[in-house]
Amino acid sequence: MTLTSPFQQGVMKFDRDAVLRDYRVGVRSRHASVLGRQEVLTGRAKFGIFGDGKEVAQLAMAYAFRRGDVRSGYYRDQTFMLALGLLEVQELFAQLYAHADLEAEPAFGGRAMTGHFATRMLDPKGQLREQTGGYNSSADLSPTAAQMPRLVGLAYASKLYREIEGLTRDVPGFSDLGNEIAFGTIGNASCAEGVFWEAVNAIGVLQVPALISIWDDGYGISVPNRYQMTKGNVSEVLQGFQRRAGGPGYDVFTIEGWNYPRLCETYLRAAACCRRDHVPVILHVCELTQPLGHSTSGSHERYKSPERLAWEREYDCLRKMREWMIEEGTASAEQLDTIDEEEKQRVREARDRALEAYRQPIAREKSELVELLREVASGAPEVGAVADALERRGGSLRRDLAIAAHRALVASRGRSTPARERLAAWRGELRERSARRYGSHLYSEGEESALRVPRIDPVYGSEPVELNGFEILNACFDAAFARDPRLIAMGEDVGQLGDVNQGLAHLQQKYGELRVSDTGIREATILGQAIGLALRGLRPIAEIQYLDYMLYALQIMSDDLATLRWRTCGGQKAPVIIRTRGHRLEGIWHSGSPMGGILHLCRGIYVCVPRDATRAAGFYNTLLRGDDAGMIVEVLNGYRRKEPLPSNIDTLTVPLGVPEILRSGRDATLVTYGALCPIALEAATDLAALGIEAEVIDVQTLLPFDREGVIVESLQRTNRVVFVDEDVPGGASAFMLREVLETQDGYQWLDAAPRTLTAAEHRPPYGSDGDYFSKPQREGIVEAVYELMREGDPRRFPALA
Ligand SMILES: Cc1ncc(C[n+]2csc(CCOP(=O)(O)OP(=O)(O)O)c2C)c(N)n1
Ligand SMILES: [Mg+2]
Repeated sequence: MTLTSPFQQGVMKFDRDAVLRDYRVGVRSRHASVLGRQEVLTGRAKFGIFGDGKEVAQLAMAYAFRRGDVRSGYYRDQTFMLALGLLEVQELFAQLYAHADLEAEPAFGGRAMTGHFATRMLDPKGQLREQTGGYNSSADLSPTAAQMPRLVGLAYASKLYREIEGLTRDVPGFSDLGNEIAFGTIGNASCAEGVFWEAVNAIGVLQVPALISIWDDGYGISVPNRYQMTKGNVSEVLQGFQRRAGGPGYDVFTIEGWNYPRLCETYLRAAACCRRDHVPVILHVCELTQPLGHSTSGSHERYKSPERLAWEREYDCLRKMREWMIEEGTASAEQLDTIDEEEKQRVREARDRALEAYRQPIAREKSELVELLREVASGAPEVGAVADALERRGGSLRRDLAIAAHRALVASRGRSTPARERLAAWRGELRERSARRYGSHLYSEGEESALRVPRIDPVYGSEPVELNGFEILNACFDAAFARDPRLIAMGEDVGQLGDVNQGLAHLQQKYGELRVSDTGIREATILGQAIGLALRGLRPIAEIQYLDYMLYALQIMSDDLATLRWRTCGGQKAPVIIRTRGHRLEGIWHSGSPMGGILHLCRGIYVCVPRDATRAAGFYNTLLRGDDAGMIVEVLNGYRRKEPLPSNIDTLTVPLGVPEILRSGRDATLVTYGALCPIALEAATDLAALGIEAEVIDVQTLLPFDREGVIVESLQRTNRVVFVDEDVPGGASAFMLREVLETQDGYQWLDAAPRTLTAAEHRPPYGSDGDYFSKPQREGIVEAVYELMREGDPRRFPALA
């Protein structure tokens, strides 16, 4: 979709057909909003949020959007998606009904709320498709401004593809020498979020081709701009980002959202410069309206004045566009009325098709079930009532089928008929299909799954050289950069310094400033930068300097990265590696181990907790061979510990979810990880002196957790277990306890109550004593295991205190 020769002698010329087509799409989008809202108000859908009032600006944005470009936006963008053919009206309705089928709702397979948009970036095997030939959209999310961090990376990828020699050749299909723009969209009120400013600043520092549109309708739900922004005006505040005389910065524009010709012109001009010179752009599109209010959950009459509402009617962008078209002689009022009628009808038909497609398979399953229930009822009459109730119920969901099947099974319990067995099997299949329908793709399920990477143990020559931990990592990274042109590492002090512990030392000098680079102190957008790069075909390592500072990135990690593959039902992936270091330094913000928080907020990301640098290297190699997102927490006090350098540092792998038994013993199992491994081993030595043989197990990865049941096997021998961990009580230790006792059925082998030995509830104060009295220590482990043994044989193990 292009405007024919948009500029002639500096003045934009509009092609009549293109304008009419645009108007048609705008009107179609509006009717979809109106009818969509009705579907909610009449109870056929649960919730609706639409793009009404923002149509015209999005038509203009679509003009500027080229093949290979990528969008990172939010729930108002339906017109843009419709304009580029990335969304059909029928699909919009399928999403409204939560139609859980990729055929009907290809963006999220029915998993996301209405108004969330995405293109399918992966093929059915889970491999990234080429992007240069199509229009691309990263997958929307609901937290306001959460689309901004990854915008940094989507735009940054263009810079890398342009400036790293040979990259477009080595990694084909993602870029035409960096000529792609990353288009961001965001609401005015969402600009009050911290990550908005962090992302805007990062993009400005990096000077990358992002074109950010701010859709300003004056409100964030009911709260007007004066409560959102200093001076009540985001572009005024943004003026400091405006570049001057060829210097760095943005081009910042303010433009009315109802002015079609000016919007088209501004978008085309701004995009041309952004694309060519990589000048980032902010387009503050103001004077937008909300004809239907914010969403279906309330009405804006409650908080907007009659004057404001009257203004909104007058400045409705489609009305203004129509006036302009009539004034310009593009079309008559009658012609535009005809378009309006045609589109209204077309949207109704699309709605009907979407509804029918959604209902039909459920109706088929329902009649199957009713028939089965009737058969069961012949031997168990109570089931007849369940069948009647289900049959009478209109607009059934699969939930209703599951409930009816459950009730029938309960009512007919104790009887064993072939019909009842068929019912039980039918219910089992429904559960299985539903688990897949709603639960698939949390992790990679394809050939590239990190779980499929074969184990390659370290190999040592006859006299291996002993190196510091950081030097082992350095050798691993050096090999990885040489091997894989897609590999990019970035973070605070990562570039010139080679990270604060020198794991990346000298690699910037060797591989260039763009492959090993310094960033500002901005954890959320370091992660977002990596997500964007991964979406565009690269393999980023995002370094978060310390585990404690991960919290700044945790929201993006949880909401975007961890859910990406799952929420798109296998449509997108971002195999980012998050590199960080933690445990056992000293102080409130340098020794934390918030593993429970990470585990619970980030299902969808593998969490590796290597005890030394060799294991860490193995995890990097594993994750780089797979296509899952993963986090590796290196051990802070391990960088200066000596380890023998394996001769296969470039290829060795550590499999995910396979614990290692570090010391065998028959009396009690000590389960731990990371920096606590050597401490647990010391405790085991002390225990041996007391006549107790402890088995020490390093879990190696918390997600996935012990896929082979190594720990439960140990319990079968020892019948006692202690989980040791530096997290708070009930954190990662409780997670491990549940995995072993419940998932692995470990409880049945226990002769004594299971124990967790953790850090205190507060954070570790600074200083060695603060650490000693707040974290698990060698002596504490010895006493905990001793007490377990004493429970069984107090005479052999007299009280220690
Ligand atoms: C982090 C977060 N806080 C609150 C919300 C609830 N919420 C949804 S939309 C919205 C208002 C957004 O306003 P604006 O950015 O102006 O976008 P608009 O809907 O007006 O286009 C709020 C507060 C949310 N989705 N995410
Ligand atoms: Mg708003």
